[in-house]
Amino acid sequence: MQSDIRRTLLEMFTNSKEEYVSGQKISDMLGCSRTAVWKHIEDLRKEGYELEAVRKKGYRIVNKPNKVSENELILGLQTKKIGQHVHYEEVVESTQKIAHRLAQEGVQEGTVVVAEEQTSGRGRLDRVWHSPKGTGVWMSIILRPTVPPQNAPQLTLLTAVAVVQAIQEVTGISPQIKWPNDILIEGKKAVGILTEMQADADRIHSVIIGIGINVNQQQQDFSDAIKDIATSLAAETGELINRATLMQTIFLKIESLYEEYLKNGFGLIKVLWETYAISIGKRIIARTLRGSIEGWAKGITEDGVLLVEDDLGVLHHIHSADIELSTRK
Ligand code: BT5
Repeated sequence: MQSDIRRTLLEMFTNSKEEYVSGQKISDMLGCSRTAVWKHIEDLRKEGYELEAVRKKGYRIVNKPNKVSENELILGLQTKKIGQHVHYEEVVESTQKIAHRLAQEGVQEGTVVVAEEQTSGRGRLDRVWHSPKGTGVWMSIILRPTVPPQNAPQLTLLTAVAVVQAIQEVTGISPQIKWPNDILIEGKKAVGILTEMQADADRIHSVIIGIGINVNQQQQDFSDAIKDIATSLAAETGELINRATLMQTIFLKIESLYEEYLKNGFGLIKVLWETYAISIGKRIIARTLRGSIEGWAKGITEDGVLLVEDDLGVLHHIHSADIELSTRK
């Protein structure tokens, strides 16, 4: 089905809420025959929409598919750019991989790649990101910021702030951020963010922000490898969360912080990030590829680099690491 026809139809059904929409009205709106209307309705059914048809009254939607497809994401979307173009797949290896290809092909800024399931979802340093079917948000957003490549890590922190705010708004939960890219609820990981870029030495072509959110898994759904460290929004709230609504809220939050960032720099985002950060002011261990550093997390720099002061008073600039809270005082 053509996407503009699908969109018009879904808008009609959404606007009429519980009421039936007559076949005649649909054929007038779409400018097509009643037989063509019937075919479009069948196409929607194939996409998982449950439509009730009543003689002399018309059609209405009684159930939508539990999907994060373009249809679900576009209806009611309030952004100007982010999420206005969606590349949706049922199963992919990794949404990052597709987003890299699309970015190279020159797609518009704000394009989002989303999948129901990833078979090779990945974290930093090629670690595995568990992405089972239909329960989470597995997506990559393509941005083209006009900032120097060394500032790209700021976008990870910007995204973390946006996701925290969106989770707060949609679920009422207040998550915390563990530098640089984990979002935790009650100490367990619910979200991971992976920022990658395509750039020359002095210019960013695109930044690809991968966001993985455990949404509707129950605690027993997590595999042994992560069951002690992971949680989901549903496990924490006891309620199933509408993934499309959550994604639309994230798009809106990212867009407004991104506009602020391009206009006024990182200042406000840094302040917001620090208010949500779990580890600042605490004693931590930072495990880097070159070894571990233990000390007090002092804050982050304007570039999003973590500052850790060790017991000799030496201040370390940590660009990349896994951190954990230290039990030593
Ligand atoms: C991250 O890496 O946390 C970044 C994850 C980014 C995933 C998104 S999903 C959409 C896009 N497409 C992709 O292929 N990736 C992005 P890191 O900080 O390296 O954390 C990885 C570690 O988190 C693993 O080694 C596990 O310990 C843990 N982990 C894996 N899957 C998890 C899950 N679903 N929930 C919680 N923890 C998980």
